Amino acid sequence: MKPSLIILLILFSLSLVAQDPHNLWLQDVTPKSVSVTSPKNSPLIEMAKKELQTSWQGPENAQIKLSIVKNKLIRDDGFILLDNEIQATTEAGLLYGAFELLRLQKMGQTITTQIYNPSYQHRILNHWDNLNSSVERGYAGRSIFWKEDSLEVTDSDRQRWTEYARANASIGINGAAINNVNASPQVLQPEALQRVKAVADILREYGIKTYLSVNFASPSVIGGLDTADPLDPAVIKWWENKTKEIYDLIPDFGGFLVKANSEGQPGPQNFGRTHVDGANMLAKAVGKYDGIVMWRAFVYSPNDEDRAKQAYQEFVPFDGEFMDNVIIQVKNGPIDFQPREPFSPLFGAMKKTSVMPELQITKEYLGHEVHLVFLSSMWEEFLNLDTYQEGPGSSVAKTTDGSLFPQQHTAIAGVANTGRDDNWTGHLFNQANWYAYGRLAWNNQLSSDRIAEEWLKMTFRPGIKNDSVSQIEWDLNFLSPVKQMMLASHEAAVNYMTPLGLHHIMSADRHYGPGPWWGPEGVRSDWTPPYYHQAGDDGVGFDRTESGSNAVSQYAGPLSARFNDPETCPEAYLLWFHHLPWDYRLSSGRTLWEELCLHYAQGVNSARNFQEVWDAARPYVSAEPFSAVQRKLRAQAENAVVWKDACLLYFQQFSKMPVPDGLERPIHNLDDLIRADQESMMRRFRQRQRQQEGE
Ligand code: GCW
Repeated sequence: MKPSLIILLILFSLSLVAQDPHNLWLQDVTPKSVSVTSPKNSPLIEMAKKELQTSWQGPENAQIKLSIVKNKLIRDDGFILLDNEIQATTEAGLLYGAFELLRLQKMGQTITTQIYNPSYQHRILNHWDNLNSSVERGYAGRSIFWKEDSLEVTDSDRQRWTEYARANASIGINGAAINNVNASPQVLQPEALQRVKAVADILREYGIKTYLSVNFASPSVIGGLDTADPLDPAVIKWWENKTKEIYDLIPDFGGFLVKANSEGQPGPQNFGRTHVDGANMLAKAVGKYDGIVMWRAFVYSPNDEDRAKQAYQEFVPFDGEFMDNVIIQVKNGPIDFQPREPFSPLFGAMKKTSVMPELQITKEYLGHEVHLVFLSSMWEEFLNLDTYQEGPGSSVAKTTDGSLFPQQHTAIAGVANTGRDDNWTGHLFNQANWYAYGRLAWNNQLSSDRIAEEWLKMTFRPGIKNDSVSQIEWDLNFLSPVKQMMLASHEAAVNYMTPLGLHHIMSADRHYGPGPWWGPEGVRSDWTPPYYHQAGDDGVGFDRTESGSNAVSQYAGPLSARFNDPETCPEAYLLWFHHLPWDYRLSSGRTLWEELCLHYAQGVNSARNFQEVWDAARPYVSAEPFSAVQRKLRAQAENAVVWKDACLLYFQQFSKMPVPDGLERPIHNLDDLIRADQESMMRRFRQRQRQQEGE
């Protein structure tokens, strides 16, 4: 046989090995035998046993003991792994211990005695799922919780919720808010609550609590009252009764998530009341049952104030006034889930209030289900940024996980990226973001390197027949390059979308491609890209210095000074905080314009390079998922070129400078790009109109 034919045959047989994307990072493995004992039986302990028995990869015929112990060093949900024993203070702790033990086995690591405690008590997913089964900013199909036309619960619903719950438990997630923060009041109707109960009954089997997003106007919309004023006795009573109704159905219900007075959602301000009035009224209602209220700080209005400053201005004055079971939920950045933002100045500024980070797993501004972007790097960067609020070393992680402030509750939320697609998340590598969110929520000090390695080993390695590819070969030819690609992917996207601190220059509404030009008359300016990039003949960037909007003043002293001066401001945030001339010189000696061109070019080069990395991974991945990722990487590289060309051609109208020698020239024409963007916007507009007429 010719060598090339042999190679082909090998490739063929390897790619036949089934890795089933539906099984996420929990691919089936052939278990070795293990006997598991426990002092008592309960649903959660049975679940832990079942997991160990169906996936055991440790020594053959091992004996493992599950023990509930008293130990002040182990927090709720935490555990200790010993040689042949998992110790925990709660049953959920035993389940998390079982999953960790299995993970270490799949990683090929030996078990050393160690305490594992979660960084946050409440590790929650927020699903922006609507009751009609559409998903706001969802790129993986319809809702897994809600159906198009009925509230009836079927076996296939239950099956999917069980798989979902197991996947979450395996990474430590212990809460899910199952409807959109743009909340329909209808979710609180008795029929919908029956479905919520059915979800909760299944999630509970894996230690997960169910939460609901609530619409602040519910008492008037579905309750028949003529107001939703949080200080009105009838309104208070209505919420008390509704809360009781929920807890009667779901005794361990987690609580409410609220988007109030934000982007048109109703809230206490509609009645002349404050965030404190609104949040505390709901907190009292759920407090009787140990529930919590997560009150979002994503607020901004179309006034003259810099949007980046508004949440801080609205919330910091209330520090210390919220009840203990209220947690203020703050997006990582001050604007909105951009490819890169400085941290929101609320972190560390509210010292007497529980504050929780909100991350976005679904990639609204990062290429949806098309681009491969591993968000762990972005979250790791964010969690480790120093707020200086209690002196150096006051990382965002520490301001939220109870290390710096005596918070009654610690929590973190991630906007989920799940849908009914067979692989759950649209892009196979979007699974890694769900995985990374859970792992960081459990341990906010884990490195992205470690998380990527875990995910790759658990997702892809079991698909290879044990003896057909040696571990060394797999590590060298698959694990290492693919991991590097994942770790480079966030910076790549920042480079080809919004380098050097640019932000919110995406195509309007859909937020996928570039749209720096979009700003028609009559549209709220803070919804248009020119508001954010401020490009003109004199330069580009948003002046947030002391002589500009003074957003820098919301950061602690040393940081504020650093951000205020373009010479000391990190270049990654340069145009976030500064409006600078096109010929401003950066530390590289290049002008701002040259540096922009270079970053866009680097981004495009990285995206192209990802295609080569993946092509070389073919022998190690099942055929179907391999080609699906390959197709998406091609689209990503094409889209990266569109981003580069659109932004450079648009900004060039103001800089009037040439693309530096040695860099690829634009292959698009600006007018064509603008026309295509506008046409697709019109198509979506008409489609939406048709849908509304049909409703
Ligand atoms: O990022 C914006 C999104 C909205 C979203 C809002 C929010 C749920 O474009 O779709 O609405 O944030 O976080 O409330």
